[in-house]
Amino acid sequence: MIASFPVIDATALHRAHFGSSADVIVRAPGRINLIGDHTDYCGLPVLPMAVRQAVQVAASNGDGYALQAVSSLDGRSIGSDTGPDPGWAKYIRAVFAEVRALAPERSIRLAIDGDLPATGGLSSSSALAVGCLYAINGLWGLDLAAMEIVGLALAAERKAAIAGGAMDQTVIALAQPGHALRIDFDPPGHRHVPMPDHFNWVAGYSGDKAPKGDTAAAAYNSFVLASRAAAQKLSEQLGVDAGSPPLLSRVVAASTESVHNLPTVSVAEAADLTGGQDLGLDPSRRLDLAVSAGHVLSEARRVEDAETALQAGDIAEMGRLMNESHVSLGRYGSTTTNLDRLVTAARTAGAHGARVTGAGFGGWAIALASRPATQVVAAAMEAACGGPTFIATAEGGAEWSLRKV
Ligand code: NG1
Repeated sequence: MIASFPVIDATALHRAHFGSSADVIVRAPGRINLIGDHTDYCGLPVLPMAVRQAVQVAASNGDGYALQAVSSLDGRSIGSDTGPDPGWAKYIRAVFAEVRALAPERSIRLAIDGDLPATGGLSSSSALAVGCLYAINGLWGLDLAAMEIVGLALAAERKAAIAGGAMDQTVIALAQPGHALRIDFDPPGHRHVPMPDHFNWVAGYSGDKAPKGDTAAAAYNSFVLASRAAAQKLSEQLGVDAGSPPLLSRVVAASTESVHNLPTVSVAEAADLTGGQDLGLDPSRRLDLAVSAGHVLSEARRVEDAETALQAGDIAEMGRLMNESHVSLGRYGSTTTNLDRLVTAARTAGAHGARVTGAGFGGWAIALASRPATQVVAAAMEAACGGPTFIATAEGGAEWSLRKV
């Protein structure tokens, strides 16, 4: 059974909680990443698309408290209440801290609703951050460009959670309906890639939450640090500058053999190699640099090939690349037993390819299915892990409108 999501109405939540109408309403979509995971923080490309499921933010000017917010996620609020913050609050507080200097006298009330599952892998945290920034931008008349919003959201999320890349914020801000978005980071750039319509993307939940703001943070940050240390080592061999922090995008010319021969180092050694930052990790934790660079550099090549396959409408090649990506992410350490179960079920039911999407450690997998096979693939994924599943369509990026001036 394919999931149906509830109608969302942040404006009603705003009225109910704050007792007045919202002035700005924003829709910020989630995303699935078609291919290119754990490459963005290495300066290497990604190929995501925005989906229909979204976070909705209704906002108005505040009256005394600098920041007030309420979310339908758990019915909890921040600003006027005392007591411990709900989990989502740290993202909003971090966003507010980023924009505070731009308008120190202003305050804001935010009501958050949505049908984007906050279960990891569909970018609910970035949709929340970008959505709140569009609301603040509209309400305060800050006139921020989309890429400035991306930069502020990224800075806020890095302070609130993990040392992530900019894939999620960028696609949420820039996506166009009917297109995937090829994003480059070093040097920055993007292009819209038309989505052929003879197949469907099916997304299925593994049943395992993947809280990057919480327990999965150290695992994610250890990948980031390993990639930096690997980039530094390879750059020394190649005689090139890896940048600061070191990026694997600077050493794509490294040979397979030099990647294979990279050592395993401790967090403390990796921090020394990369300018001293240990990203809050246990100093004795071990990082396998060959596994890190092996995945990231091969995944970046798959992004190039996948964009070509998508442009050509070559579903078989796209599926093959997805399958390779999933195997590589398994070695990297971001898949789980349930994610493997999901992708195996999808392929057995006739999907051309299937892979984890996003950071992993739980969360969601996606499958590429021909139109006739779609329902069978979705049902198989649902049976494998209990669902939900949905057919992901390529939608536009964040939109905002003023309700009244
Ligand atoms: P998700 O799957 O939304 O947690 C995270 C990072 C991305 C990217 C992917 C892995 C954030 C906000 N998101 O995404 O930048 O690194 O993992 O490809 O940090």
